Amino acid sequence: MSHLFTVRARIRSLLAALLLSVPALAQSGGSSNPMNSMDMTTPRPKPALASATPLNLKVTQARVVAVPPGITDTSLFVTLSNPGARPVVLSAARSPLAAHAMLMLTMRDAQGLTGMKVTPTLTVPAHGTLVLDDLGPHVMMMGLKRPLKPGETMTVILSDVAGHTLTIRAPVRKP
Ligand SMILES: [Cu+2]
Repeated sequence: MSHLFTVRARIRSLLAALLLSVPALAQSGGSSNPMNSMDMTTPRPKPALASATPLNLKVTQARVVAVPPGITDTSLFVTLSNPGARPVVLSAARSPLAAHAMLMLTMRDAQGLTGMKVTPTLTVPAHGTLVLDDLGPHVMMMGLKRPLKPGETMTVILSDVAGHTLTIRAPVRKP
């Protein structure tokens, strides 16, 4: 009895060792780049592929403000028209050329001075239009990864609360 038990235990531990070594082998053999496994766990913004349906907005007057080489923040101005019967609530923006982007409002106080503040959402009304410009709401893009050349195209992706996206390709223009 005890001998049989020992054999079974040995087989069991052998199997366990084999099972353990298989994923180890697969990992060391299959992934030549040690960064691959790190990429899986590194937190990063979710790609906005949550919804396949793009935002139903008409884009006109899109442009990004050209800034001098030392300046790493710029703005996207655009006119968005909503042909739909429901308002479109934009809640995020991003660009491959900017570290991050945010929705902003331009404020004017009693003295006529302007300032900007971050807003969580910007709404394109049903059957209506939202104008993003230097006097009002706009998309601020912070931390440009390289200087933008006037005439080149900058891609900016707007998304709504449900993750639907709108990709805007805006020419870079001097203000
Ligand atoms: Cu701003």
